[in-house]
Amino acid sequence: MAKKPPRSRRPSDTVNESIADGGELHQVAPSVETSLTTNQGLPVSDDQNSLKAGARGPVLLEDFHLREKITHFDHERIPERVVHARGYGAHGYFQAYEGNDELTKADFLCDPEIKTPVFCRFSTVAGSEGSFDTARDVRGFATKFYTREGNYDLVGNNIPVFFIQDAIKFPDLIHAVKPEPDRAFPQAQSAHDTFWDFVSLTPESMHMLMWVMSDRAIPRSFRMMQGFGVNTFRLVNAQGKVKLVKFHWRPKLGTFSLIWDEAVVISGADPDFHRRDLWNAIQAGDFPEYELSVQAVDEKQAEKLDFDILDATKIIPEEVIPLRPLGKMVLNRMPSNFFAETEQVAFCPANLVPGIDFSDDPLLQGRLFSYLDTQLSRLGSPNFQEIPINAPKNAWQNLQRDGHMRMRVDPSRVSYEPNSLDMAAPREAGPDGFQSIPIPTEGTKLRQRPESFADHYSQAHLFYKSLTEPEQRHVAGGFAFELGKCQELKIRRRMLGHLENIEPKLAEMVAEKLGMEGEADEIQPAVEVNRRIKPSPALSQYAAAPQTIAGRKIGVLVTDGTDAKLLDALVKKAKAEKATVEIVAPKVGGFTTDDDELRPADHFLGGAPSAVFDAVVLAPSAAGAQELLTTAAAVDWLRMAFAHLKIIGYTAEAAPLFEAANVDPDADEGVVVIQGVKVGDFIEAAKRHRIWEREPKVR
Ligand code: HDD
Repeated sequence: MAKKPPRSRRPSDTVNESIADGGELHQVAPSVETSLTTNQGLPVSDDQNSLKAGARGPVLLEDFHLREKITHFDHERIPERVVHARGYGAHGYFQAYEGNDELTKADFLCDPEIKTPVFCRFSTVAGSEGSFDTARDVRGFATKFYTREGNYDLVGNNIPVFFIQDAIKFPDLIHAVKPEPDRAFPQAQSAHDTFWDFVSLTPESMHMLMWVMSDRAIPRSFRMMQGFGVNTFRLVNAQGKVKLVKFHWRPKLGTFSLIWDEAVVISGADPDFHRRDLWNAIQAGDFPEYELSVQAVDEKQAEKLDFDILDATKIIPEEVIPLRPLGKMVLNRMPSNFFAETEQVAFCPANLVPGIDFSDDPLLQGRLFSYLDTQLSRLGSPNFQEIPINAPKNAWQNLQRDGHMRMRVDPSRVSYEPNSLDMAAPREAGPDGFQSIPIPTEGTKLRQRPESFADHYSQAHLFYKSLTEPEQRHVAGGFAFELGKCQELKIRRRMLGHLENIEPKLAEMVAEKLGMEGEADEIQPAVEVNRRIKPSPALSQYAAAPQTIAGRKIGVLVTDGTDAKLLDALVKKAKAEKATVEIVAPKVGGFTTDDDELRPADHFLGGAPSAVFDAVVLAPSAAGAQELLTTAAAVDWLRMAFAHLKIIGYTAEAAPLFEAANVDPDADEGVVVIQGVKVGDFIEAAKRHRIWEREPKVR
């Protein structure tokens, strides 16, 4: 039977028809395939009115359609994740490079011929589902590989270390960072007393705090973010050779961040900044790519490191053990339904495949319990793995049965093992199945931190000393902002004491910003801080940042009379560099170019501050510039772009705006005049991303 086209009715038609007919709709008979039905499959004749005794009479309890619809709606929400509630995901694939079988027997890491499907979810940690994207926070970077041997989950973050060394402190850490329980604020912020009270009493968090106060915690984009497995894992090859490994993801576009003031503006202008960015890129076919690598060491090498490899507050500097690339991930498809996929996806670090195994990292060991457990309250059933986003793509069968929302129908009489009644029932795989690496283990039962976990400051110092000067300034700014929001002076003093141990210059900068010079508490480190530790240049985002505008967004401020040829030249050049151009006009309805063409705008000025762009161009007509002078948003557009250290291109007509914004058009190499259609210099300058030398002048 040919499928009838779906009926299309605009809501206004419905209302008019409905009124005209005294509430009765004339409808074309629906086709079986397209008609609206109840959950029982019953075609619904009227979805506009509840069943009543008379047009103005009471609603009847027997209206099962009304009750079913409202009941379902009432239960549409599920508990959000207790951490990492706000997130955004995409589908894609992973493809291994040649030669990994020397390290692991994991099929998806060894066979370069296969493209393993993946689902990857990025998230913030502290904020609730409805919070904003650009909060200062760790970003989750969780990947589910649907391998031929079952699902493997790499549940990492964009920061390679963690706040605590033992999972038993996780509930305390999270309680401290979440909104304070008596007042229910602040949302999506660590800048408050309870967080800093906890961490300042927990010196093991110092290294992580350095990362969280750095630019790493305000990434420019999920596409420009590194990822780390954080905990130490093991890889084992077919011959049983074992290595301890740290996993790393590196984005093809380079690792870039926002500036704090910019992040604050964006959180108001576009709370969905990171979501929108990923969505737009994937919809445009500009697929984000990440390379997966490991740092691999054997037990002997691990023993020689000057920290304990089981301690999740430590990194192995790349200069000590280089990264070994294993393959690449491409994200190329957005989910078609956010709830069904991104909200219901359930990651778990315990989801392993043969060739990968755990280490005894006590943080990891606690995680192995938590993730499965949390799904029971979040997804409400032990059968959550049957939800399509969680189900493995290879065949799965076992003798687990029943429970809420069981989808699978197991026809056999047998649900136990051993059995002799159903020879087709699932059996153990023996050596072909997953086998834990037979690591010898013994010990005295006790609750104790090893002494090898006791150095809390040397790697915090290492991180600071490896950053470029602007990055160091930002760390100081981060601490000063957050501690400035703490009301308890004793917490600030305690933190200043820790900063003294990490790096006296940093402590001094923060104390100066707080107006608390000389007020640091004295805190005795458990072991001497190693200040001779060699810097690791790989820790800096900007020391060797790629000069590119690939994946970037250029905002162009236009008015009526803007030079059409200039715009076309900009779009062409940007496209050639894999960047995009978005037009900001006084009105979103569009603008008329100098050749009288009405062109659409992407944004109206009040709705798109320059903070949401990577680089900007001011290209008004002379008359347009005069009109813009009366608009604070236009003057701020330039002033903020300058303060956020962006590359600014401008035409001669924009000169009055520079005067109004008090920005020198010859300020530095980042402010570039565009003559005619010669946009090349501007594009080249934009590849520098920001002019760091400008910062001391503006902030
Ligand atoms: Fe966790 C979610 C990453 C320590 C307990 N965690 C969660 C997510 C990420 C991480 C990315 C979100 C996954 C998603 O997108 O759905 N967590 C980490 C990293 C850690 C870490 C890199 C340190 C190495 N986590 C950690 C500890 C515990 C948990 C120590 C508890 C003992 N994490 C959870 C959880 C969550 C979770 C409560 C909340 C929602 C979920 O699991 O599915 O089980």
